Amino acid sequence: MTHAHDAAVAAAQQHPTAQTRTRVMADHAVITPDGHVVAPLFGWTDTQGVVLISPSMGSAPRQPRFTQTLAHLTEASATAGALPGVQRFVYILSGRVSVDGRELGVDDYAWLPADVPHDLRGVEAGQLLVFEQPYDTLDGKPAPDAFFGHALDQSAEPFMGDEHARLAHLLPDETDPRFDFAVNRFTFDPNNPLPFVETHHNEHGLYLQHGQGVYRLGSGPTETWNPVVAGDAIWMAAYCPQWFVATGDAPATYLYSKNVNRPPR
Ligand code: UGY
Ligand code: MN
Repeated sequence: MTHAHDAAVAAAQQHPTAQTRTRVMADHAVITPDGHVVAPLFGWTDTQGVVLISPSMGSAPRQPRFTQTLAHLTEASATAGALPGVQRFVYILSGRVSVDGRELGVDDYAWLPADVPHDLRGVEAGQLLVFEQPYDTLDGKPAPDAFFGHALDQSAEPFMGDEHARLAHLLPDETDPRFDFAVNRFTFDPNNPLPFVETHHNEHGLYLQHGQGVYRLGSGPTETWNPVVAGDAIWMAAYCPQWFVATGDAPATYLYSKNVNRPPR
């Protein structure tokens, strides 16, 4: 056997030929790291990354109305803002950044209003999860100021009374209707499910931060059951039936976005 042959066999064992858990359907998608194609990120300096979810994923009217990006941060990374009219939410998965001079580390996050330039720079290499969505003003009122927080400081409440499924709101969208975008952090103890199959007008972008589980998505002939692990991303369109159960022996935690406080669109 040649060395090249041995290398090919080893590669195939690592990534069995033509196999992936990634799937892109009309009303949902699962994007797994084995398929990531890393490229320079538009609007960033010295930063590569992967646009996990974007409007390009679907077709109107059932297409993502936001982007969800995994940025591979370096110490030279920098960005001054999203596109005009677009709000940004940045979550530090690893590494450190500074935003307008304020240093943020793991599990810190920033919500940055549209059309207000910011100075985000890499301090230590790592990974950022970035959501971007056009901001819809509420009755012409000005948008909130930038908002910063640490995910583990936000109270995680039992979901519908279940202490084994705990939900933390990272933004004050429940008390301040000027926020049209929520990002929540949901933690499930092993073997605990979402209490029912949800179907709702909001869409979600999801990133599994820790643990593993199974996500049931869609309905009828295009219903899928997806084993998911940390690092996987999911898009759920409006009205995509959805259910999750945590598996394994450690809690599963996911971050997810949701359009809120505005009429269905
Ligand atoms: O907020 C939500 O709709 C949340 N319970 N959905 C989900 O976890 N898939
Ligand atoms: Mn939901």
